[in-house]
Formats: sequence, structure tokens, C-alpha cells
Amino acid sequence: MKATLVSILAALVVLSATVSPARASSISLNDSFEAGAWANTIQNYMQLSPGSTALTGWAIVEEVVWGLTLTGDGHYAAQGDYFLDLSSFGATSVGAIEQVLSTTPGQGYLVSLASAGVIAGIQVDGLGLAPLMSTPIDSAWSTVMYFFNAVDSSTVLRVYNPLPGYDIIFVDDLNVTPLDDSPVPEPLSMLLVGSGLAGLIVRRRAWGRTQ
Ligand SMILES: [Ca+2]
Repeated sequence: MKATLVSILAALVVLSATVSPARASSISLNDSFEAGAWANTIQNYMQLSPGSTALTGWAIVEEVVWGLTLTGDGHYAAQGDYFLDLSSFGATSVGAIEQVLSTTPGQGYLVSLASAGVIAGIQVDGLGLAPLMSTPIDSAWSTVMYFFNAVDSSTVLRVYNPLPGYDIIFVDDLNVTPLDDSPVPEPLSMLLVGSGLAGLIVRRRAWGRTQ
């Protein structure tokens, strides 16, 4: 009976840990690409050239395209109304944007972004990050997660086209959150809840047999 109570408590702790934590606010600005001076270039896409300040919070390093739902060719944002395409109107797209983040040296950060088409490349202070995991949002968009340790009080985050010339490298809903405040990734928390509940079922059956 004591073991059953421990199992229940353990399951409740895991459940509350899964449900309750408020998501830490992202340290990146305008990461859903909703703010700025958008204007239609063609088919609800705006061409952003290097040096453009139209997209609030982001430096345009190489030409990118800023889309508004619903675009003329049927594409839509993962969150809100706007998203970014790290390709360009030209044939040799090498799109890239940058933002300087205020970070704590030694602190770990999770980067998550919504991705459609080719997964965007992410660099931190010039070093590429490998994706950790990917979770589908719908038939077009997925959430992709990355991790980095900050080495300085400012960190340059670059989001870029990893396949120059390719046409669809959509990004949206980018978040950079300190690791300690970030929610447990869903598959891990579900595994923990599942194992807790499985323990309960086994113990209940064992208890039932002895009656
Ligand atoms: Ca958006």
C-alpha cells in the first residue's frame, strides 16, 4: 500500500511538472516575425534586402522573403500572420538574418523554431548547431529544437539558408529560452508519465490478486 501511495505521488509530481511550468519568455525579439514595416512586393511576399531595417529586431544579412498569410501560392504562418522564407526572389538564394542576444555566460539555452520545407540552419557566434528533435505541428510545419551554451554576455544568433539556391526554407515562432526555465520536451515528459502510470497499474493488479 505504501508503495502504491509512492507511485501515485510520483505520478502526480510528474504530471504537475508537465502541466504547470509557465513557459519562460524568449530572449529573442520579434521571433514570430509579426512586427515591422511590411509591404507587399508580390503575392503577399515582401523582399528584404541586406541592410533592410523593415523587420523589427533582425539584421538582414542576405536577402530573405517575408510572407503574409495567405500567400499567393497558398503558404501560411505557423503562428500569427507572418513568417519568413530564407530564400529570395533570385535564383541563387543564400538568405540569412541575425540578432544579438543578451545571454549569461555558461547558461544553457534551448532554441526552438517552426520550420517548413528545408530546415533552417542555426549558427551561434558562427558555430552551427545540430537539431536535437523535431515534432510535427501540421502537414507543413514542424517544431525543431537546438541547444547551446552561451560563452559571453552577448551571443550572435544567425538563422540562414543551409541549401543555397533552394526555394522553401520557412521559419516562424522562434524561441530562445534559458534551459532551467524551459518546459521538459514533450516525448520525455510523456515517457515519465507513462512509466509512472504503468507502475500504478502493475501495483494495482498485484494488490488485487492478494485480496
Ligand atoms: Ca509568425
